[in-house]
Amino acid sequence: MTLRLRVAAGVLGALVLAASALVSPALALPKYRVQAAPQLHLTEGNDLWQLDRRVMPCTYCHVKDTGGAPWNPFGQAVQRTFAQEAEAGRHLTFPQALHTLLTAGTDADGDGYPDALEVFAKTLPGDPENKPDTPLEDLTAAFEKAGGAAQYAPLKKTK
Ligand SMILES: [Ca+2]
Repeated sequence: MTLRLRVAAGVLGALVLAASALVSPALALPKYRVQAAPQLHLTEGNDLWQLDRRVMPCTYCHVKDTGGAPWNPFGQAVQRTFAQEAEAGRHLTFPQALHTLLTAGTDADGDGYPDALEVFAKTLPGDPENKPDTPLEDLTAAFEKAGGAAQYAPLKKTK
């Protein structure tokens, strides 16, 4: 290998390393996000949604945009759902816990829009500063017409 080729290979290697370092935070918490985004219909019309941090950002459930602790009010509500159901002897999967919470009709961030309506409007259910523009009554009607909370039932596994 000539010196010039070796330098080029070294530069290429460094670029690949830098690129993977840039990409990895976006994929740092893939499991819950990968389960929840399709279940909540947040991926529609976006074939590259797994690489698009605007599709279900970490701040959907977490306080920090890099995820981890602490959790925002919606993330805490998901955690409470797991705990309450476990106390009643029901050990839910993550998709089941999400569906149970959205069926309850609660408003985790207290902005006046129940969590399921925020999911439907693609706003953040754990951030009171981020809420739908549509009046509550109109949004509720559209949500019910679309199938209500049942549209966020856990997805059936396809083989
Ligand atoms: Ca909100």
